[in-house]
Amino acid sequence: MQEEKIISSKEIRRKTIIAFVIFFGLMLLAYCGWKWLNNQPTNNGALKPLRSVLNLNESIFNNYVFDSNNISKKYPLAAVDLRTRINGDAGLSSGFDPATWKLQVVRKPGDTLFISLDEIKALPKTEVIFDFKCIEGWSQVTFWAGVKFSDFIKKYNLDQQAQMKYTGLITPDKGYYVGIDNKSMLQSQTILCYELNGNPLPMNQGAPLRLIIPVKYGVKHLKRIGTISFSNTRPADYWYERGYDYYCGL
Ligand SMILES: Nc1nc2c(c(=O)[nH]1)N[C@H]1C(S)=C(S)[C@@H](COP(=O)(O)O)O[C@H]1N2
Ligand SMILES: [Mo]
Repeated sequence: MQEEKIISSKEIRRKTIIAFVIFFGLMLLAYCGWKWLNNQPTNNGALKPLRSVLNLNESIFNNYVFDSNNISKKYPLAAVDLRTRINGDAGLSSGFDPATWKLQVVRKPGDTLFISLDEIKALPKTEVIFDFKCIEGWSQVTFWAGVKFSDFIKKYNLDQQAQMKYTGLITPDKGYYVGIDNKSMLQSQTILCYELNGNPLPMNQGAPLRLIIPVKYGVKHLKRIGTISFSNTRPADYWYERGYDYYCGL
């Protein structure tokens, strides 16, 4: 049995005062910390200290955690929600003519490949059913098909380019653009997509060609690809410039 300990009321008072001093001290610290944080300058729309944490996360995930041999969870056809949500129309300006569209691939400055949709469709087709996740908080199991980006790279002898750190994608009107690390681009479920639910991609879903990249949040799944380029520095990114994470990995 434990022995009972008698504590004087003076001792209790002393402990109570210490507890309150610590409590208010921590409150003050939290308040000052919050004030300090909100007075920091921003970097691409995000407060600098927060941006540093996002960038640190990116380097840890990109260098040590992400493995392009890992596969995002696959779903059966029966799990697909056919009422595919339409979200975001930046870069999808009217007046676009899919009939004259060609994909542009910048091999190096001043050296651009022009590739038609038929040429892309002639490559092996890959189907992807995955849980599409948007940073706004919704997700949906959706069904897409197209050509694996890694197959596309091989077919057009772009291995050297794909060894650089990043791929940049831009809509034909330059209204929406993303930059993505090439480890994620070369993962086997990343496709240049031209079909949704077994049908040609609808215009508002990014016809004639969009990106589907299950290892990333929805923001990176650029609809209506105009130009693809490669670089070792971060390509411009629409939502990054507006304060979001650059990496956006899942
Ligand atoms: N061109 C373009 N692509 C885009 C966007 C956009 O505004 N413009 N929004 C992105 C975001 S935030 C999401 S969640 C997905 C939505 O794709 P969906 O409309 O096919 O559902 O597209 C992404 N690709
Ligand atoms: Mo999104």
